[in-house]
Amino acid sequence: MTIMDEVPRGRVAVIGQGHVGLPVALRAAQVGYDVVGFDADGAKVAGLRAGRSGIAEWDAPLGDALAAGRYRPAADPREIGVVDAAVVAVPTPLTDGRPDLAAVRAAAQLAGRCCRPDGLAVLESTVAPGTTRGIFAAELRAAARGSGGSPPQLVAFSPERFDPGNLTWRLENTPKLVGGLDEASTRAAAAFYRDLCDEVIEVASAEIAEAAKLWENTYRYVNIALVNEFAIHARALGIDVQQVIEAAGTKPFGFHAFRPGPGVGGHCLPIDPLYLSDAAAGAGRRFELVELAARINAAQPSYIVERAAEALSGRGRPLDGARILILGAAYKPGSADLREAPAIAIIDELVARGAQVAVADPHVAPESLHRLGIAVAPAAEVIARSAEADLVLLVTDHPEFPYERIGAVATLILDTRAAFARGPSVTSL
Ligand code: SAJ
Repeated sequence: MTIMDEVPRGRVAVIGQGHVGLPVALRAAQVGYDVVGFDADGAKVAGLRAGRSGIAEWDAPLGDALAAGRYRPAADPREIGVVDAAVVAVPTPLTDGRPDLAAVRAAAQLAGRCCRPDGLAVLESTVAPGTTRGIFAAELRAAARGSGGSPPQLVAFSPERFDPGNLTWRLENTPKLVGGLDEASTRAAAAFYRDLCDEVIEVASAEIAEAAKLWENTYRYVNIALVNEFAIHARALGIDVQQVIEAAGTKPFGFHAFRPGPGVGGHCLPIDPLYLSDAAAGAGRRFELVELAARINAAQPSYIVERAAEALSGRGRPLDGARILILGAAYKPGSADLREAPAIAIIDELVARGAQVAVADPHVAPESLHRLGIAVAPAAEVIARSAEADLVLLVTDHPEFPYERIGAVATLILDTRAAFARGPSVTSL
């Protein structure tokens, strides 16, 4: 028996209330836990207290949890009190190309101070194998002892599998991996997550769970680089890569269709594989395929700019001074997230080469683009702008774009997502 068995609905602190921590906090509140959702961002906490989650699909559960009195947003560590379990879900970015664990360290110190000695501390942030047992547990111990207490004896890792905007796969119905520093920790973490998720999978250790998360996304990242390079060679051979992918996709086993695109953006894919290659480097080894994939994917935005210049040149138009309408800036369809979005690199390079660029994106707030010095084409003007543009460049295939109407008026389209019907004005990767 562990505390999570004895206290079926205890007090839980979820440290970090972003797109990973907030769903965990609200789901825990929904199933009856008494939850404190801590975030260092006071403005975010004020918004949460006012029922504004920042993510549309979470506003209703947030309102319910606040009304039920089971969820309390907090920005002051003193408001956390003593909890039976602490879940850490804070960003683990790259800083100067290296893993940055500053937020994890700060959150672990908070967890070490607020979690009962017989309590459970879980790390959800994406980290290199060994981080939970190493840095995370060390910060828990140092903080607990620094405040005259003892650290939580149960420590585990459970990777987030949150897909932004995916309304099919949510926290409760996505299989949840848990791996502890020891058997009791794995069992306690599994007991907690079985209250939140339909399926919980116990793995042998925290390291297995940490590595599984990195592997899930490294697999995608390398295969996206592979198809991006394949598309370049297929074009040189005069072969339509989309038809090749469709044909290969008819194989009912052993093949997953990745698609060429303008590059790899988001908060996961451009980051997670480099945590793996950095861990390999720490062991004195080079993860060459990840390094090569990073080079290929990072070069994709420049390749798109070259293809734009080539398409315009084919119409006797130089890139310098060309009017280009970019469709989609967010890193993937249906998202408003600009993090690592390839569109930003593409726009910067087009503008640097003298093009007049405007961006239409129904999901990204205009001020987010204005802040980057990017001109915005309002949705109502997309058709007219498409007609007058020298080139329409589709970067992110949001479902809201009127593809047929744009295709009917645009004189030249570079379609990086195979979203437009083929035609004399459309060129693709
Ligand atoms: N991309 C391609 N070609 C592809 C697939 C993706 O160019 O065939 C590009 C996208 O345009 C985007 C980037 O790669 O710029 C990342 O795309 P993604 O579909 O992997 O989206 P992410 O980064 O949101 O990945 C998340 C991940 N979820 C978590 O880490 C919890 C990933 O594991 C999921 O598989 C993915 O969502 C998903 O399936 O949607």
